[in-house]
Amino acid sequence: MSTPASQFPPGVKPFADRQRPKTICMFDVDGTLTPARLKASPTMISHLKALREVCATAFVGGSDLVKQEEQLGIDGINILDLFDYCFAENGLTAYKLGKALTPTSFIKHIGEEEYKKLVNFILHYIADLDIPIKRGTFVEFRNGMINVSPIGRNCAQDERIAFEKYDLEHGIRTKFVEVLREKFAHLNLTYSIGGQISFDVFPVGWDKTYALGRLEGEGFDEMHFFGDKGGNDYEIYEDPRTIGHAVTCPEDTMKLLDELFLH
Ligand code: M1P
Repeated sequence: MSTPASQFPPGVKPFADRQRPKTICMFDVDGTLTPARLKASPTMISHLKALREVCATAFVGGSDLVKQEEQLGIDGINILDLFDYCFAENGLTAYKLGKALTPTSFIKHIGEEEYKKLVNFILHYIADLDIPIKRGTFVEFRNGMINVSPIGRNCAQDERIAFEKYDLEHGIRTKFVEVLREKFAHLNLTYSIGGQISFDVFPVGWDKTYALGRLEGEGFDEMHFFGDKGGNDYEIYEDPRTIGHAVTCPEDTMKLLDELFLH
């Protein structure tokens, strides 16, 4: 069922009046709309605004909404006004036309006791880990997932890049994930190494395809996804419901948008 015109805020064209009323374009954030962890360019924002005249738009990010606001909310833009759908934490936190949809809770799903055991084990494991430097925020609790970082999320940009390189050589995150997978097999969790310094942990099925579930019954018959082929984009990119476009950087995304939709 399509969304009635009355649900659209003033100045936003209803889907039915756009050039491709039943098409939606969804975007990963890091490396697709912005350079990793950095801000979007004004040219990217213009592309997104132009695209919204053609079809529906959404971002599907692994991070929480605060980080996506930092990256996409340039020049005072409210990102809830920039996209038709905002899917933070793989869609576990979601907004449609600026309004919040019901959030999904990781703790409710696995229970406080199991959650505590998981976090205690992670913190012990990190304490015993001998890596060149450690900073702070080793476990970040989000609504629908936890994010685990051996170096700590509040490391500086140069430290982040150095950790990524070190991790590529030493497989710190891969080994960590193997241990957790075995130790907490009964929780049926997914471990996703999607960024530079951390990995996400959430129940099986709560990957980015969770956002596609939110779009069921919204009336779209063509769903495009722009992002990496791998990492935390793998499942949504490969999902039969989406047309996947592998991009390498924001410039690549804009080039594809020009070719496919904005001519
Ligand atoms: O979007 C990809 C990942 O981005 C961040 O990863 P990192 O800080 O390790 O580069 C995190 O927000 C992570 O949750 C997310 O999946």
